[in-house]
Amino acid sequence: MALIGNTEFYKGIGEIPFEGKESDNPLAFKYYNPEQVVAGKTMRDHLRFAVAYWHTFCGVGADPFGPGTQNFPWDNFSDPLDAAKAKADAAFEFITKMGFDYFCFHDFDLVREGSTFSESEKRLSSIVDYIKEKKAASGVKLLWGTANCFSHPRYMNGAATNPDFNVLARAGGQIKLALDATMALDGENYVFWGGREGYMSLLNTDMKRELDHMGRFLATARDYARKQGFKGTFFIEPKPMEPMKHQYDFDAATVVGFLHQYGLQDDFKLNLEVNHATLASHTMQHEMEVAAAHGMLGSIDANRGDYQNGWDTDQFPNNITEVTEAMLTFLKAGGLQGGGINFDAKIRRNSTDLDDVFHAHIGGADTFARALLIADKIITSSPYNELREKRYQSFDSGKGKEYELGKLDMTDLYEIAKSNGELELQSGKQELFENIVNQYI
Ligand code: XUL
Ligand code: CO
Repeated sequence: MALIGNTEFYKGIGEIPFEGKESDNPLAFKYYNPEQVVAGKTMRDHLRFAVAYWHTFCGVGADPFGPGTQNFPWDNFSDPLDAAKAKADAAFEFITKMGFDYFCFHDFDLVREGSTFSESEKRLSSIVDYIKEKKAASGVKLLWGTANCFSHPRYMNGAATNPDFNVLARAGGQIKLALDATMALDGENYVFWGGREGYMSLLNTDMKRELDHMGRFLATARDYARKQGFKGTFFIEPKPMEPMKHQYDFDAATVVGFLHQYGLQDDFKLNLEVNHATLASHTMQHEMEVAAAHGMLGSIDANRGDYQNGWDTDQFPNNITEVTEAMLTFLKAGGLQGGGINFDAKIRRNSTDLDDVFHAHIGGADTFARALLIADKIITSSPYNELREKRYQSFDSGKGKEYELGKLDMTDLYEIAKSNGELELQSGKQELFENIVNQYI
């Protein structure tokens, strides 16, 4: 296939430059200036943007009411390996033009699944060899790999939590290959999103047994990868529902508890996704605070949902207030542990021009870059930190300090309560905090 390796897919669009917020060029960054230093690090190193292979090069926009609307030229190759190579060419062209450093994939985003396990294994190993070359030529790196153990009908009752052991073993075989592919491509992390690890009905489900199976499965995967020399972090990506009615990795707090229960806390951290947070009735900032409080703020899947219909719409981020609040937590936590910001987001079904996917990623990157700048300003130049600390100042000395040090018992608290009498109200000053954020935006 002469076309492979030589075709320009995104014709007429060059590398996206940084031009600053005064620029009218829609194909330029207004805030994301990769080499600009903020809070002691370049934006590039803080944000570590990644492109999601599945949405950007595989997702054609099909919905329950109609077929896809994207005509990807690489889908026109009948030979699966030719199609996969052309797709990789397009992917590396796009990522390079965006000036991003990373991509993320599921095994069968890279190449169509074969009709047998062995056929899939062969296809994967061929495309991994091809992508190795693309990586070396472009300098683009792999933020994380994962396996799609949720689309094929065999996984309709789950993968690691399937009541049929043979399905669990099949998932194990598939994930071994996905781990091998991730390691062969020097992947920095590996993600487990429990797509169908959960239940539709408790009537037919032994929850405790399924949770035990999932804990053992993750430990087995970890042990295999560590034995092969994998040094990266494993991430669990929480999501409360969809496709299952209830998913076991419901939210950050649930996953932290699970990881400790099954002895996985030293190897696993969290990959938090904005739209999954909102599905769980949380904000992204809440999920990040929970993860950070446990030293598990690993990585971010950036997108946004729709507050009117509540679906997992995976839109590109553009809500500056919400992302700023998340970046306050990000900076306070000292950034991400091993991960990056992966645009797990898709353009709308009716966004069908070649440049739409560029506008989408430019907007997402600018939103995060702008939020990072604002959050840094709020922390370094506004009364924000001081006001927060002031709320807790009664714990900085005296009895409050003794309490924090574990020196007071219930009778001590009783004596203090009795001698204090009724207390003066202390305002939470929420509106003032909100105004400070608004002022710095
Ligand atoms: C699904 C989702 C996945 C994971 C990877 O909602 O977010 O794409 O990020 O399997
Ligand atoms: Co995701």
